[in-house]
Amino acid sequence: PIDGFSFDKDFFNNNPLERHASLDHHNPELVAPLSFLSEYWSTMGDEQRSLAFATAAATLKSLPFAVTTMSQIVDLKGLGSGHCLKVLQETLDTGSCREVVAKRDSDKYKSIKSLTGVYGIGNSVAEKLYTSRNITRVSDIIASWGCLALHDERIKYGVAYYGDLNTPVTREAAERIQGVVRRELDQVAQGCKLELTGGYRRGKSSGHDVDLLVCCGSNDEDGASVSSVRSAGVVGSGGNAGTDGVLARLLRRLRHTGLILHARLDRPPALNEAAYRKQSDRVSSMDNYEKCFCILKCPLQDDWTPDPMDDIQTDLSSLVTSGQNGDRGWRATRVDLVYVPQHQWPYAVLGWSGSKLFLRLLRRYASSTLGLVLTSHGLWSKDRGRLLPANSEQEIFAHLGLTYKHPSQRNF
Ligand code: TTP
Ligand code: MN
Ligand code: MN
Ligand code: MN
Repeated sequence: PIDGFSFDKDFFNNNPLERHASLDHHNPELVAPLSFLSEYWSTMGDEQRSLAFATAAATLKSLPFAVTTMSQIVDLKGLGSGHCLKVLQETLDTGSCREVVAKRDSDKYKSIKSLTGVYGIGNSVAEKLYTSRNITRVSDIIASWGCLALHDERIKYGVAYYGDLNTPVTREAAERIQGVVRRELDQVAQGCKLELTGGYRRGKSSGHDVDLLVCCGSNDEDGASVSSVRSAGVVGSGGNAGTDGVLARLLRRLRHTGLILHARLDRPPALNEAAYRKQSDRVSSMDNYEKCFCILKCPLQDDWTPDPMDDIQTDLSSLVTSGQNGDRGWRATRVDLVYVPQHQWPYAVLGWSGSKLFLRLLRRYASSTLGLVLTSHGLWSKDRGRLLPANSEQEIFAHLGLTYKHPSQRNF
């Protein structure tokens, strides 16, 4: 017992996936510096270090008591090397951590943070802009737009809607988006599922985007066929001939009703089951669903309807102007639309509900402890390649020999 709590340290250390990580926990002051360092390294492009700090943060989030002295945590698994312990010791002793303060105030971090806040700009582009072009802010990008040769079309929209896209999306707004997408989906096909996943499914009250999974039943396996997604005026890559699928028709309707500000189709190469397994040996969260990374107009009021006659601007300066118009009845919002065939649904819901760290640990556990391959498409045995079907998330946890974990406890 620690401070009156009964706490089974051996169980905690030996079963990291049986830990509960809820949004409300006992150690916000200690989690904050570790979460910051995770975010810092992710922003600066070192995913390994970011992961180590995220794992340490998750360990403290799942403790059933508030830590008051180092002796309570020195031998907990997940806190990594001495670095995290040093940060925690200093935070406990002084209430803050000099390394965190220095990193938070560093000019390079502040610049890279602003630049990667632009949709379409990742760490490597931000690093180049900062190092070789002396770009430190979004206004620098606008001022130098003509000579920066930023070819990714998303960046133009990321710059134009920078303010909106960096304002957290409330649950209310996410549900409003779900509502407008639902309305158009019902015009396209009958009885489809449209599930709000991502952080909202884990109980978060706000997020950076809206993750929506679409499923239209078993006889619609090629529902996302892409040929006419392109004719729907959606930017995409690749694409073979095929029939007119649900995602294509949905996107065309969203376009015609004037809800789409930008949409980028992600059409992965068609994979057979064997290829799914092979590529999924990576612990990465990327999957092979047909999906669309969109910027949609999120209504600010329930009774707002888009004007399909609204000019679609395409040059940066008119986009920036329209992007800063405050009283237009909508706000730009990032939406991920994913088309999922029925038999993969529970795996897709699990994968897209996150958190990223929870899924990463789950996949690693499946692979190294059970010799299974878990992806957002399914669960396979490595040797025989046998697929383990599931009709629910509960059945997936059962396949893995784990207690079912409610989404609200997956906030690792
Ligand atoms: P995010 O939307 O990035 O994260 P989030 O919803 O947890 O947090 P936020 O509030 O900031 O939006 O990703 C949601 C989940 O989707 C995450 O667990 C990873 C998963 N995902 C895939 O499975 N495949 C993909 O291709 C992508 C882009 C994400
Ligand atoms: Mn970015
Ligand atoms: Mn999300
Ligand atoms: Mn997302």
